[in-house]
Amino acid sequence: MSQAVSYSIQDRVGVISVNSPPVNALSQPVREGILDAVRQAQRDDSEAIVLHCQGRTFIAGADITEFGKPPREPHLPTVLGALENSSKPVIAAIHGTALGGGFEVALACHYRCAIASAKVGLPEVKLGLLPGAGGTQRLPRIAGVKAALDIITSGNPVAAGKAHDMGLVNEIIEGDLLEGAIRYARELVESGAPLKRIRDIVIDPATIEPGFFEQARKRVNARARGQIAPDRIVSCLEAAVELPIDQALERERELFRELVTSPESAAMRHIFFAERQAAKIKGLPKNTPEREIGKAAIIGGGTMGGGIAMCFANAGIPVTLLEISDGALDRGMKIIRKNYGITVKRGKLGEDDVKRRMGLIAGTTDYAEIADADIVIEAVFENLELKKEIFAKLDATCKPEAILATNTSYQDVDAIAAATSRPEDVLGTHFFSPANVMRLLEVVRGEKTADDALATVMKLGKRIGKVCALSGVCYGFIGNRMLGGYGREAQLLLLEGCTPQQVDSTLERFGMAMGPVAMGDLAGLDVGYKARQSRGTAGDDPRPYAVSTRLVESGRHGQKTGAGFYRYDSETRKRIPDPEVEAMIREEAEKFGIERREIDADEIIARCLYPLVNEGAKILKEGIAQRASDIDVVYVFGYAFPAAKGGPMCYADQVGLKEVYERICGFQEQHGGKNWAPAELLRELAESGGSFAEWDRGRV
Ligand code: 3H9
Repeated sequence: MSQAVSYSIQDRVGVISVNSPPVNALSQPVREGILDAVRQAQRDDSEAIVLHCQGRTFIAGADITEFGKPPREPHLPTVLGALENSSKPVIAAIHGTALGGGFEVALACHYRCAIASAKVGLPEVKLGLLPGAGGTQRLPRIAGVKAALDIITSGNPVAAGKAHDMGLVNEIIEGDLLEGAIRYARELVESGAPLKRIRDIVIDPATIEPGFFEQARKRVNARARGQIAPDRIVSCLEAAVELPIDQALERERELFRELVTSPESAAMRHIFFAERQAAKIKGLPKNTPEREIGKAAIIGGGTMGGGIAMCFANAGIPVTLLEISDGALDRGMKIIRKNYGITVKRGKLGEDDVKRRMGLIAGTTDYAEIADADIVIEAVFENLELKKEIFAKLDATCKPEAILATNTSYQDVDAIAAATSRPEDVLGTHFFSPANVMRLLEVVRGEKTADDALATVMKLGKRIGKVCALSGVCYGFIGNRMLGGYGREAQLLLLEGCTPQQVDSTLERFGMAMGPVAMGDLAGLDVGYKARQSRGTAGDDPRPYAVSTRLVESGRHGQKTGAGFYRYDSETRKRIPDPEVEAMIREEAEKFGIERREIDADEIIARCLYPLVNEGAKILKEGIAQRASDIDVVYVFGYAFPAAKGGPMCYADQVGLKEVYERICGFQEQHGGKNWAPAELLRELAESGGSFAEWDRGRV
């Protein structure tokens, strides 16, 4: 037996114990260990078998690091076959999260018991995969096809209580899990309970409404955003209804193999590990002390400040919202209440939860009342002088060791820190709007930010449900700095021959949640207009802003005014192409002497996305981002870049950096100017046949 699995007999029950930290993933030694133990149990005098895991969780799935490498025996289906065909009842004892291959192992057992805090699920779709060890066949046999489809295509876990109600878990154990599981096993033996093999259940095709799968396929494909796994999952469930189980399992295996070798799954696995990697700060010792965060304060109760306050309250951390006047405070609190109200309406939160969370949010207009906060986050509008003033006040009021953070999107964090006598306690926490929804938190490290302050905030980010990525100080940090070229090229494409809908639908087909032109309408065209005026960028190349400026000046500010680049249906907010705008674009193009031409999807994608890659490469070389994979995390979690493309840097790696580089050089030749000057790092990697992933590996 492998070291990862041990076997003993307790009270005439064979106990297979998996111990493979951190999450008992089904690596080769675990698979081999379980197989050996089940075989041994067939030969000894045990009367039942309990499969139990040590550490924080039951098996959390296949070992994702093994995908893409040559498979090693025993394969998971062999292990499952041994469990299912055992001559003695096998009981899975679940705690933590039985996910993916882990839940599939449990489904191959004859019975499942779990503690109340446990969860089960098949999250493979989140890795661009489908459950490849019988999950698509066994789950619908006990949960029903519809419930199985929901669970597998959403990838969301099911809590033990609900799983029990659905028949996925047979018994909820109170107290010690292993003791309870052995007791349950004895009861089963003594009552002569049968060996329940889920595979023996037959799904009656007559129970499936006509057109069910066709509709399911349409539904999943409509929101697939470049993912192919949801479609293949529907095929597997269809097979569960139509084919005998062995043939259906073969079909599942075949489709799993297609997915595991697909670029989509490689990209999604990349993001899985990138997310975890991004939380780690290079050069920071593991034992860096962390400050206690028991109380937070937010300066500014606008949309951002309110959203950030909600993040703290949602995580159970008391938070005080500070505003300049009672009226402003009142408005801020009202917005928060309204937002919670929407969540209640959607059935995602109960009234009691809202009450508890609102109870954690206090309001004040007095700095003295936030003096004892462990962290203060300033979220007022983007004015450096105002921010400096606030930080000087915080410096004078807050207790020593308090972390002073700014939610600025582009101001100089070092200049803000210099307004205090304790720049080591100052850093940036850049939330994304709406702050209570968007997962990304860019943590900005100032020149003098102390290690322990940084480590504390990275940990706090996870506690409030965020995915953290570290950025150095520069204009716009990682995400917004890169975005400039993306928006610019989208606008230039309009002048050169595209319609807004052509640009948007091409990028949406690529997988972006919303195309760049429609995104401008959503954010408000007046925002950029005002920023351009205050920065005095009139001297810059006017072409990328020309149409937008005309739209704003004619009262078309985007969705909020019912029209921008598109017109919007007042009820559905559906965008409607507008010939008036198309005429305006043609006029502007003519003014600049631009000859309009046919532009294909391939050029639209390269023109919009390669600037992200190019700027990303500069950011990497400058050390603003720690890793290329951190940049991918920023884009997937903060800018809705499709996970199935892995973020801009992973996408560039998949295309091949040589091709990306040559294309950028081609655009530079075609369009001239500094916009397309290729990044040095991109050139180096392209010329040496390297990739961003390799660059990361050399520098982690
Ligand atoms: C599958 O099962 C396919 C089968 O259907 C078919 C097979 C034929 N493998 O997230 P954390 C690492 S597909 C390898 O920070 P938490 C993770 O990288 C799989 N490594 O902890 C991290 O490493 P490090 C289906 C894994 O407590 C460390 O463990 N299963 C795996 O916040 C801690 O992770 C899934 O998709 C893995 N499967 O959350 C479940 N899982 O410390 C994926 C984790 O070096 N896992 N690691 O950065 C999760 O969702 C979460 O990790 C879990 C724990 C909820 C379990």
